[in-house]
Amino acid sequence: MHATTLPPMLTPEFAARGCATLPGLYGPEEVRALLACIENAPAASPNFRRSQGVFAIRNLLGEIPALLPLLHTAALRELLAELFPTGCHLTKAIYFDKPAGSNWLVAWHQDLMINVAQRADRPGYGPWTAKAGWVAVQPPAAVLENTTTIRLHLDDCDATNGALKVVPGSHQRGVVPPETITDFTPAATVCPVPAGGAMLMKPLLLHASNRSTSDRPRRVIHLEFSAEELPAGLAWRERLAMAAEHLPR
Ligand SMILES: O=C(O)CCC(=O)C(=O)O
Repeated sequence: MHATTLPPMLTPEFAARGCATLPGLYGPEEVRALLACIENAPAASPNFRRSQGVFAIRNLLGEIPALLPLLHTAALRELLAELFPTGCHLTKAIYFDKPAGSNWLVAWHQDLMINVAQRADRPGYGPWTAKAGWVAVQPPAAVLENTTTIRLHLDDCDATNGALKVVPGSHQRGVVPPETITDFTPAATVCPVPAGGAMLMKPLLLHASNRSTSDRPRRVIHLEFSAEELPAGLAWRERLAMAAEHLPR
C-alpha cells in the first residue's frame, strides 16, 4: 500500500486557486492494478463509449465495482478527511482515455451540472437536461462549492497529451456567462500531473483541454465528492457512501 500525507500548504492553495496537484497519491503498483481492472472489464454496456478521439466509461464504479477497493486506499481516505472533515460521499465517477494523437479537445467551461436519479422540481435547481436516460440539473452554487473533483492520472500528463488548462481563482466568480469566458482565459495555466498523482479541482473552476500531440495516452479516473445532501425527492444518480469496509486492511 502506498500512502502519502497532504502537503500542509495544499488546503489554503486549493481554496485560493480552485486547483492543486498532489503527486504520488497512488504508487506504481496501485496504478497498474487500476489499469488492469479497467482493461479486463467486459465493455458491454452503453456507458462504455469508444470513439476515435476518446474512450470514456460513465458510472465507472457502477460498471466496474471491483475498482472501488483499489481506489479507496488509506491515502485517499486521508485526503478526503482533510478535504471534508465532516465526511463526504462520491457523486460521480468517469474514466477518460485520451489516446495518443487524439483530436479530442474540450472547450473552456465550468462543471455546472450534476447527474440525478430522476427529475423533481425544487427551488434553485435548474435548468434540467435529459439525454439517453441520464437526467442532469444545475444545482445551487452552494452544492458546487461544496464539491471537489479528484482527477487521478494513470499516465504522466503534460501539455502535449491533454493536461487540463485552468484559470486559477475563477471558481470564486460564480457561474461565468459563456460570452465572458475569454476575459478570463489570458490568465490560464497548464496543470501537468505525474502518473499516480491527482489533480484536485473545484467544479466552478474554468477548465479546458487541448488535442494530444503526443504518442502517449492520457488516462484519468475522474471522481467527484461532496458533503452536500440534496433536497427530498432528489438524489445523485451515482451516490456512494465512502464506507470504512472498502478500505484495504
Ligand atoms: O478530461 C478532459 O480533458 C476534460 C474533461 C472535462 O472537462 C470535464 O470532465 O469536465
